Amino acid sequence: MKSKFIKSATELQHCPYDKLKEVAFLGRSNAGKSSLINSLLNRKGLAKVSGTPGKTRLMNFFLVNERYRFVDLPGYGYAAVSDKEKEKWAKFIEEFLFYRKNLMGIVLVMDIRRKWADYEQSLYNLSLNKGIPGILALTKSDKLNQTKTSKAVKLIKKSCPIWDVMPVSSLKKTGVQEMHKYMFKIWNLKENKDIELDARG
Ligand SMILES: Nc1nc2c(ncn2[C@@H]2O[C@H](COP(=O)(O)OP(=O)(O)OP(=O)(O)O)[C@@H](O)[C@H]2O)c(=O)[nH]1
Ligand SMILES: [Mg+2]
Repeated sequence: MKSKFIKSATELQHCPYDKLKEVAFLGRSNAGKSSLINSLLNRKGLAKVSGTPGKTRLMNFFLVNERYRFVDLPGYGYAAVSDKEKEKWAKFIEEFLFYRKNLMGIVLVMDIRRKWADYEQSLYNLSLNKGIPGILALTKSDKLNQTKTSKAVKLIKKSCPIWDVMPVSSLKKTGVQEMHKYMFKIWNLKENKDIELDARG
């Protein structure tokens, strides 16, 4: 598998302008979005990961197999960011989900030990309203044993019945390849001809 970093952007107008399909990764700060992208692409430091939440402050585009892109979006709720900046990013992510024509799917990323909350619910609603298929990746599953993992999956699945819920571990690399195969299939990432671009974006 081939992958490379393409560019960062802070505005919709600065996102790549072409017909490639995109899958966006979103979720709370520190949920494990960047780690998951690296695991899916089998790369170590492609997407920047850090012990300090708030590492991803820009939206980053990665080209995969020269056919589609993964988009690493900044995490929600990073405490050290001002309210004004948080608001700006929340609005931007909404805009991205709403207007980005290349967007074929979203991967909502959530720490398996956390509870489904308003933030997850609002992204879920937004995607359903917009008709963008999503999947929920429950990261850090290495932190729970198997019984607790299945329990967590079942419980969270009740909150997002339409999506597939997949436990993954970027640390142990469990569930990761299965998830990529699944993403490839549901979003038909082989094809790239059905996006119509009119206005920029
Ligand atoms: N144990 C374990 N730790 C993980 C896993 N995935 C990520 N982490 C750790 O969680 C922390 C945050 O990971 P990131 O991938 O940077 O999270 P992010 O969602 O991109 O965070 P922001 O960029 O702040 O939005 C890092 O310390 C990672 O090493 C996992 O599957 N298991
Ligand atoms: Mg990140």
